[in-house]
Amino acid sequence: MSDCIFCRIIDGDIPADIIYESHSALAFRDINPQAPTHALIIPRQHISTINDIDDTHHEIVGSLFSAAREVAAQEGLAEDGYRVVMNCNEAAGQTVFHIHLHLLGGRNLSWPPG
Ligand code: DGP
Repeated sequence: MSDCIFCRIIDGDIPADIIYESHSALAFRDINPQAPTHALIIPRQHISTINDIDDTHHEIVGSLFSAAREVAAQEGLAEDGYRVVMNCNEAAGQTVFHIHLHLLGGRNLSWPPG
């Protein structure tokens, strides 16, 4: 989708600090990091929100978690721990409507989130 920021990053039209790539997913550093490591993990296929995930997307969505595992290992976070979260729609704070896992780590994270 040409009006989607994350599709434009996938297409190389907008620069990003890409730290992981697979045939179905991409991870890059968040432009406004909330932790020492804050990566966004996105599917190459445009899916707007969790509400739009259907049975044909299971492999793609699973690949986002495989990417999270790889990024966490790369960043040295696997042992200490990290958080993976996906916001859905406005009340949860979703601002980019192309699904993405936030991977946060490198500091102690409080719970519950705000
Ligand atoms: P969310 O609020 O859950 O939709 O998260 C969107 C995140 O995307 C937010 O933390 C900021 C980040 N972001 C928005 N635009 C860009 C961009 O152009 N580049 C990068 N690297 N991150 C972006």
